[in-house]
Amino acid sequence: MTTTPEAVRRASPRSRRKATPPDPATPLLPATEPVRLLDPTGTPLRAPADYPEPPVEALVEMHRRMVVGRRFDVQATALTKQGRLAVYPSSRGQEACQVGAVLALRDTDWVFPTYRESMALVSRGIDPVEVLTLLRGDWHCGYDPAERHTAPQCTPLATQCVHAAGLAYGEAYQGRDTVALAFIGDGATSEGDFHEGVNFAAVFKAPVVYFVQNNRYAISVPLSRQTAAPSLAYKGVGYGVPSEQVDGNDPVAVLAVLTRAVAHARSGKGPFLVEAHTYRMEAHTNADDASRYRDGAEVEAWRDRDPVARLEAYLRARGALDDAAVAAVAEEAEAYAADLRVRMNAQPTVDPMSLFEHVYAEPTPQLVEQREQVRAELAAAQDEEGER
Ligand SMILES: Cc1ncc(C[n+]2csc(CCOP(=O)(O)OP(=O)(O)O)c2C)c(N)n1
Ligand SMILES: [Mg+2]
Repeated sequence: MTTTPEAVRRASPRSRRKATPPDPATPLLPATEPVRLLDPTGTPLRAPADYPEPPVEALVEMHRRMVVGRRFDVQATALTKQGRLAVYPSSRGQEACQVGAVLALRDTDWVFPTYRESMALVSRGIDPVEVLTLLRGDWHCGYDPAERHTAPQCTPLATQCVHAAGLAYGEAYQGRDTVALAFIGDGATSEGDFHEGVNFAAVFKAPVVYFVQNNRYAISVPLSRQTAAPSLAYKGVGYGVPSEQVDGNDPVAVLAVLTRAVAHARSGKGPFLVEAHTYRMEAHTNADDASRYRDGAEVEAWRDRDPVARLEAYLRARGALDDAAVAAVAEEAEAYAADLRVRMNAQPTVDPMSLFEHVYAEPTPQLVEQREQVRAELAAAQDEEGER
């Protein structure tokens, strides 16, 4: 049986939904303080009614993925020093956000990541070698986005915000209850595409969660030069999008807030915006010297809010983790890193001609000219090799 777009439209209750005028009573404003369920030592605080604490099994799994994710991040940074990776933007310190976003979603939901989200992608179960293919410079994307429901990591700032709106709208139009989560940095919320994406999603009730990781810097530009608003979560309000802010280094709060945001989007109420207050512990990338624009005392203050130690302390106090469980997770993380090291040290074979594929559906005359030039140069080099 073939399904025409018209048949899909007729069958879909969502697509027939009439535009409803916004309800002025809808609460849009974020709480004045970021939502927090654990203090920095891991001591639980009273959970607000809207954000019940996630089940303990989910938090144990979150801890495991955060430990493995951090070890992956350290390994990827080391690979840049060995010349095996061209560049790596670390997300050390942002583990609660990286893993919390993945755990709040179903496998069939879509993730729209930036260059910063390698940890989230490995946490989604994508092979780390495939994740690092882009950053090694071998190919545009190392995994199959359609199969993994994960868009390629986006380097042009904020363009993923409109992609997520389009995909989410399309999914709802076809009667599926898929949610799209778009990661975005604090700096990138100044880009037009962020505003266009959020506005489109709001007007067309596209099920998107815009997840702003406010790590205080856009390369060297501090937050104070990025916005005068009390919180980046206020940027949703002007578009009619309910928004919330959360302590991004509190794993329990991050998972609780994102779970609610995803449920909101899935229920057909349109997008939700979350700002997580966190901190980039490393430089922007291995090509950046962060000591030129921020001082060590600031970094040290954030070390005390480490999300991995915070969750571990809480789960130990609850009796959900003990020494043996912590050691087993550490061992798993080491094995993961060792396997990544070995596989990243194998020399990949890449066909230089593949550079010209998938750029346009129909290659432009300039591209054809460049392709033929490279083909001729490669043939000449091969002839030279043969003569030697
Ligand atoms: C459209 C566009 N403009 C500029 C850049 C250069 N650039 C790359 S990363 C970056 C900073 C982004 O900061 P933020 O959004 O806070 O994300 P973070 O790197 O902190 O995760 C800039 C300006 C770019 N990639 N794309
Ligand atoms: Mg930033």
